[in-house]
Amino acid sequence: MDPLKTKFNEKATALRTEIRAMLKEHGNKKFDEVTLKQIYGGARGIKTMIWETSQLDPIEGIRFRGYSIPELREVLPKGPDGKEPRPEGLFWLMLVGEIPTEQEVKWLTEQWLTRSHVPEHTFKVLDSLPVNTHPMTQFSLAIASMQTESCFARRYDEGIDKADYWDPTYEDTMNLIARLPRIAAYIYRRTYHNGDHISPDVSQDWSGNFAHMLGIEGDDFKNLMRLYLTIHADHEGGNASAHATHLVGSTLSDAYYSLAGGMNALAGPLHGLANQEVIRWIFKMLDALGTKSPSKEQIADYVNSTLSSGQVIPGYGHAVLRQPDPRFMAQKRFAEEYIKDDEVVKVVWKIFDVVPPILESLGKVKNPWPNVDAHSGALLVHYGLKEYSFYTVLFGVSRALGVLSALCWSRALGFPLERPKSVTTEWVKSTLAKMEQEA
Ligand code: CMX
Repeated sequence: MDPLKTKFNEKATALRTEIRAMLKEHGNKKFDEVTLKQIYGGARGIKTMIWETSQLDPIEGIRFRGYSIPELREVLPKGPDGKEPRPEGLFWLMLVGEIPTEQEVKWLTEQWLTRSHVPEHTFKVLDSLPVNTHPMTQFSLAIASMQTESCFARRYDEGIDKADYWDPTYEDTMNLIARLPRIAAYIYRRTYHNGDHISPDVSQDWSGNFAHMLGIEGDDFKNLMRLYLTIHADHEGGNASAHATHLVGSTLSDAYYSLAGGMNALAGPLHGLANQEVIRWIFKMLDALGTKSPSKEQIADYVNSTLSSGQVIPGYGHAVLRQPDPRFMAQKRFAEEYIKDDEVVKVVWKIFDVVPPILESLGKVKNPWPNVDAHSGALLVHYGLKEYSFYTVLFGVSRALGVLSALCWSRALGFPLERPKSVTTEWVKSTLAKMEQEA
């Protein structure tokens, strides 16, 4: 057994025992009450799921196994120039709850290289699609097409003991994550660079090799990829891509089906697709205003015209957060350090000054602050990754780290089929009438 798998099994066995004892003693204790507003309002805030890998606080933002993003930057092993954290380290942390050593992260990088072979038919599936197929459609289909390789599906057919479900799920997770950069880069090169593909560079870390296969060289872009792939990895369990992966996985669909489900959720404009929408909206604004450095007054007018045409301001607002997203702030810190004179970056910072008071003045937006998607486009454009319909694929490569490590936990802890209760409006009305009679 590999060292990560051994460690995971030890931790999972201990937690499983603890949870069983806890449920035996406290299983009937009440943790929450649900209001009618929550039932109609997208289940905001209702606690319905266990997600071990990260937790989101409305004010503080995300913590991965207790570590904030600035803390992760301090404690995780970094890329070769010692500047940005390696997402391999975050995956290790999410899976087993420990900060890995340099040696352990090196081992993981090598493991993923060893496992990175993409089956030939996946490239054929991609090549059969019209070249203008949205990159997220290509990404989701490529992931689903690799289901032929699922260790879980094979072992299930053979009659696996349910106590062992976690084992092939771990194998599927490792294989899938190992292959995603190759698939994403293949989609990028076929869609925007005439299918002029670039072979992997096995001397590099997971992010460095990904940057290389995209065709964007330079240490700073590799550092951006390390940071980007770290901060987008997980955002607790209730966000749509995580929850979709979890829901599909709860039927014992394997990691391939589950991740494809999660990616289909990420492809919506209220979720991951917002990163392409942000830069598109910024470029449309610059076009409409006829300048590359608009004043704050000009931006405010454009924001108001977007709102009055019934559209949202992409990159702003959040279902849980009530402060500027630490993932936005981490990207701002990167821009300040590496590219503070970039024109688009300066526009993003001006928007950050202008949008929150306008959204606040509407009186209905619960969080007027920027989210993760408000900054990423400006950074990517700077380094030459200008094709914004590809951006959500980058988000997806990163998000796989969180949702798949969480899937390993769901299998190890024996979580059941997810099946919440729905009701009809007729039921709501008759229940309200009964409540009134009893009052
Ligand atoms: N611009 C304009 N209006 C907004 C808004 C924004 N950025 N954010 C919220 N609102 C509006 C909502 O549309 C809603 O209006 P109605 O009552 O007329 O329907 C009202 O404010 C209340 O919404 P909320 O409770 O504050 O926000 P939700 O939890 O319902 O939605 C989110 C959260 C992210 C979907 C929403 O803020 C939004 O649409 N933002 C823009 C899209 C975006 O950036 N998504 C990316 C989120 C991060 C990610 O997942 O990647």
